Amino acid sequence: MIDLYTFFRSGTSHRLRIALALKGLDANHIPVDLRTEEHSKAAFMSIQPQGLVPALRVDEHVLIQSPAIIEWLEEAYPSRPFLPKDLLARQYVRSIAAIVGCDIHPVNNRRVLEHLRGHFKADEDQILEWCAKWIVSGFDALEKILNAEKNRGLYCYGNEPTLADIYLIPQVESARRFKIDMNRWPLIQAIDKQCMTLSAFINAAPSKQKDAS
Ligand SMILES: N[C@@H](CCC(=O)N[C@@H](CS)C(=O)NCC(=O)O)C(=O)O
Repeated sequence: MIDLYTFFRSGTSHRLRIALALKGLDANHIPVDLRTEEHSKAAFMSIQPQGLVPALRVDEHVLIQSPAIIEWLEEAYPSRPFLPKDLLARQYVRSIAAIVGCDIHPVNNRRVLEHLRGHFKADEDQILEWCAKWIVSGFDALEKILNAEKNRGLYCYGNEPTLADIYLIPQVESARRFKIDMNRWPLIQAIDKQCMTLSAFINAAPSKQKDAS
């Protein structure tokens, strides 16, 4: 039995929902509402001491940190791999995941934005400007990297989704939420469109979640 602690609009929960679906695994979704600070309350903090979603309960084990959970999924369920075989191709795929997971998502996380609002008195226009700054610079680089990749196919690498797409698509969703015009990045848009033909990506979308509102 797998329980997924998730919030519909969380990019890290979104990437884990895609990863679980691509591995063909069903999880019981337990929503944790970030809007009502449910993640900072004792019940969830006893599950994830950082107070961050997602978390995965597998039998009596609690797994935290989406990159580490996705690596565990890859190792525990090696069929339908997230990484290509070639070592340099694996490095390329991981580098795209890292641009999103290490360089774009963390600086636009809710707790960072709340600190900008509360401590530095940023207004909503400034918050959007902040988010756009990191998403635009990250996506500009990604578009160049995708453009230069000779093995790019329908997806970031080849013709099957990889770890790179698992990270990229939630970040595209978040860019749209921050009102960023995606027309600047035709390759990223095409990959997003392609991913959204697959049920694993369609069903993982924020709007499809039972806690979406
Ligand atoms: N590195 C963590 C980051 C998790 C994370 O930042 N989760 C966000 C939602 S996408 C969260 O719970 N934020 C709560 C907050 O910022 O207050 C992971 O990948 O699991």
